[in-house]
Amino acid sequence: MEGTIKRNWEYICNRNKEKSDILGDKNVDPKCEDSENKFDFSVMSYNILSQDLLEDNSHLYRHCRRPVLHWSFRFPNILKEIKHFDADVLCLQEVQEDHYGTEIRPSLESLGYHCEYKMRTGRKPDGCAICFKHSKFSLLSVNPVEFYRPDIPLLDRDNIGLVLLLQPKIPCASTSSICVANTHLLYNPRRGDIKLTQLAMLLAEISSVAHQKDGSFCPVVMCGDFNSVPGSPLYSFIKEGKLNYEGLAIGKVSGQEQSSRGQRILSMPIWPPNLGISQSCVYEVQQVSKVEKTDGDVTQAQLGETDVLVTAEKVSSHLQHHFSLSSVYSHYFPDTGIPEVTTCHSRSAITVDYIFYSSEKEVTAEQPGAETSLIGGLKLLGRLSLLTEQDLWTVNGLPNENNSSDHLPLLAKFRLEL
Ligand code: KL2
Repeated sequence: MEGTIKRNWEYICNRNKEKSDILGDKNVDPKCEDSENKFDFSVMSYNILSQDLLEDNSHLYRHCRRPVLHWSFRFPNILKEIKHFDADVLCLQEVQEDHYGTEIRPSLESLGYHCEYKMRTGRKPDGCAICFKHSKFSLLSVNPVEFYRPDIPLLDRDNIGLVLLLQPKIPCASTSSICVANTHLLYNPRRGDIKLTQLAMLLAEISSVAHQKDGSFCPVVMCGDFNSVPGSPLYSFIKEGKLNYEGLAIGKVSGQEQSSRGQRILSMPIWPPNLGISQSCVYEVQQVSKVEKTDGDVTQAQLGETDVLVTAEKVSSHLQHHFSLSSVYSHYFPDTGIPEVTTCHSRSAITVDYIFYSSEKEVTAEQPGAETSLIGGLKLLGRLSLLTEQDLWTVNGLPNENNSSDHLPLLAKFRLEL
């Protein structure tokens, strides 16, 4: 029998802790708690390992006892885990279509979830699902993103993303919506050019979905399996909002392997103009309408939309995006410096799964002595701790008796302050 390893809840100390202590949980009428000044919700990101992929890549699971690899053994465990953690939002990857229809969706619906699903294009029959509790959110929009583009030779891979706009159910206040995105980026460690372009396409969709009337974005939670490790150029681009990719080899973008293959240098620009996405990762039509408004330049606006932008945007080796995203996890255990892992099988034990969220932005006025204020994000309240590779090998790696995927579920609790 393989044992279980305990994963602890870590509560995050916020700078506004005193305030939240005073507002506290003890003396508030539970009925009004959410409606008064905050909306708390939890999010799980979980790559549940599609049975077809498990069988296609069986060499990765030679360390496992045969019985733990059957879907009939794995699914009840996965469901038990989902039920136990009871997250308000689930972002699942590698959801196989037949299992989704017959078992996954019906089971999650009976747990009170509304489920949305986007299957990969092409031959592999799995995809991403976003499921949310009826009791917590209503659905404003569903926005699937296909990264395959028949007209663009670079984009010949069948990965996808899914972006939902959700409205928190709060009786006595009107509040901002929340944008939830889920994706599973290309695995191929050598093709960082494709991975970065897929990410840019997802960010462009998120921008258009999360865009509010006043020009700002509603809070965003972006989950998934990014097939890229912490500190890699792709990861740093998400967190920092900018990337200078000059001279960067395509095999170095994701940091999955130190290999010498895939050493072609990223071309400039990485993706062709007919993708319709700018170097700031927004759809170019959006930008054109801005040009039109600010300059009132009718002749420019009347040109083809893409043409305008190609001339408006300098070609350079800089990518940007307009979100301020933090990672729920810090990727290393603070006391030991040992890396956390989110996936573990016979070939690797690394972090590739993430929950990113809009963090509160600090805005300091220019004048000295001016007050610092916080705008527009989510507050991270807590997370379920991850494990080290060593922890996982004490229970025979993944999947095992109790953990039925080759990934661990990631789990975070957030607060939206109203
Ligand atoms: O890294 V992953 O596993 O999220 O755990 O994402 C991909 C890989 C997933 C979808 O393509 O299938 C796995 N070697 C190892 N793993 C592979 C390979 C491969 N050649 N191809 C696909 N996957």
